[in-house]
Amino acid sequence: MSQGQPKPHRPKNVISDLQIFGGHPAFAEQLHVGRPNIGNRQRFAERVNAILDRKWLTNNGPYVDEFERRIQELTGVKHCIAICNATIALEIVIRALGLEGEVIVPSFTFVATAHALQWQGLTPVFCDIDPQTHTIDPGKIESLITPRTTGIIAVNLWGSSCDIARLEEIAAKHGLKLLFDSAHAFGCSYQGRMIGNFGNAEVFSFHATKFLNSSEGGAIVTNDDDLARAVRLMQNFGFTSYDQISCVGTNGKMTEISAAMGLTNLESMADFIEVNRRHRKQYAEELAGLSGVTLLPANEEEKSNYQYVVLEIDGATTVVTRDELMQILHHENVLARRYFYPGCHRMKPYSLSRLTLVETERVSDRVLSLPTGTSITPYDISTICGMIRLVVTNGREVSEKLRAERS
Ligand code: T4K
Repeated sequence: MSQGQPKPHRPKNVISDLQIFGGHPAFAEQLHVGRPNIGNRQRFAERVNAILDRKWLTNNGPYVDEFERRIQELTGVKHCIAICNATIALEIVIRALGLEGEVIVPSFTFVATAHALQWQGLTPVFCDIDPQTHTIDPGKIESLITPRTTGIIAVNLWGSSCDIARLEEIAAKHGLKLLFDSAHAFGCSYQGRMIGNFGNAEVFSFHATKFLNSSEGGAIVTNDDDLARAVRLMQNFGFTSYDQISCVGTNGKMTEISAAMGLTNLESMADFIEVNRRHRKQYAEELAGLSGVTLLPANEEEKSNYQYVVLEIDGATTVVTRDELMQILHHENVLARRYFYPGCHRMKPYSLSRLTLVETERVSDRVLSLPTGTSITPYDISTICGMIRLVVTNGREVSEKLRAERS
């Protein structure tokens, strides 16, 4: 059970036990999808003290340097440039790659992937996804290529990867740049090789909600020497020396405090992954056989960080809808999230074209991410699964009762 939480008053056996129908909430405190994993506090405090002693807070300090080296070692990638967050990292590498005009991206992603293009005057061209993996469907890319297309940004989602081989083939055939938004895929592999080594470059996120966090943070990784040089200049205003500027740049630097957090958490990375793996397995076991509820499978042949536990709710079978289930869980203090509803192409800045993407819309209307990570315990998972089972097995009754209360 989460620290300091009293046990639920009693297991919820009937739907009137649900908080939404008058029962007590299952948890006294909120359970989050993105609760940060925190490594050894003592080690972090020591590092913070060292930063204060050195009085070197940012601008390529020793911890940032060490963090970059550790990521290079872990991924086997030649270059790592630590950045203040993954959104700025995407913006910088998009520029450094010389992308312009149109870039093909999945719509089913966190909005930052699309914003990083639009913010710089490029046009994201949204592509549909493979409903099995939730990642960009390579079979739908070529029909979107126009004379203005300069690149593809694919997203390695949920701690798993895209069909990278086919994406590389398509990019090579059409002379397009290929960038991976691997915000979710640090520590994962594709065909036995670590994510980070593919396309022209990849971007990781170390945001607080990622399984490996540096509070805020990100990184650009690449095996291309020239690209790495360009990125390093751009993330520091284009400075080549004290007063020499070689190109237009921005401020994308990671701070020493962030790097200290990143380094400390890297020391516990294997433990975080093991906790996530066990949690995912428990969810799979406890939800097995529940009609209309599918846990997105993990590829056990590859390395994964298992950082997202993603359900698909088939409302035609469960009767109770994904949104109703989410609302019920929120009342129980389980803050399940419908990442990435409704798909970027249906969000205000991008919806003018009135594009329809059948699979993206179907998937984003069904997904539900559940809490995992080191703040969640097996007891919490059993309680959450018990409630999902109660709601879904009584789907019709729950749904009718909710609708009656709404009208
Ligand atoms: N590409 C992809 C595919 C991404 O998923 C993301 C980020 C990016 C690019 C951009 O990376 P960054 O620029 O952020 O490095 C969250 C995160 O803010 C975002 O980083 C992440 N993806 C996205 C999937 O999730 P929100 O709007 O859902 O965050 P929020 O504030 O609702 O937090 C989620 C849950 O975590 C809440 O229930 C509260 C809890 N939480 C959050 C923070 C920050 C904590 O318990 N402690 C905390 O410190 O976007």
